[in-house]
Amino acid sequence: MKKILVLNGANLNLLGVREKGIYGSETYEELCAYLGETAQSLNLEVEIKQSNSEGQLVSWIQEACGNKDGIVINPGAYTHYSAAILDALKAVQLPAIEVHISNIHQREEFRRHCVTTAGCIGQICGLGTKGYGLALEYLAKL
Ligand code: CA2
Repeated sequence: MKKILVLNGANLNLLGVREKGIYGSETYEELCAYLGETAQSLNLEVEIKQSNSEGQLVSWIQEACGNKDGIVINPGAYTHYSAAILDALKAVQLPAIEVHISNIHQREEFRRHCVTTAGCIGQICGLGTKGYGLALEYLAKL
């Protein structure tokens, strides 16, 4: 069974609580439940983690090396400037897919620039939390 690490970065624990117009009404707990069900249907083992700290995310990416078969990551706002997360993704050489719930290209200009995406196979954005499920599906078939 493939082991996938799902990482969520800054403020994603607030899902469903505020900014529902942008991120939808699904809570973080509901997202985790959806990921668990999707993983089961794809015969994947998932570990889901969230942190508001950039360093913690870097450490979890490092720990995935040798222990996981792939990463799904939504770095939150770190996407737009974290060279540290980019370096970690490149260093572990695991297939990683970046997910954004909102369509970052329809928002403020600064969200169009993504630093961490260069460490990923690809990026899914604007498809709501379904993007996480699609990323899992892709990694399952890889
Ligand atoms: O669309 C996404 O998934 C983002 O990664 C979400 C980040 C944002 O900085 C990125 O540009 C795009 C922000 C996550 C904050 O989530 C909140 C959820 C509810 C209330 C407040 C923030």
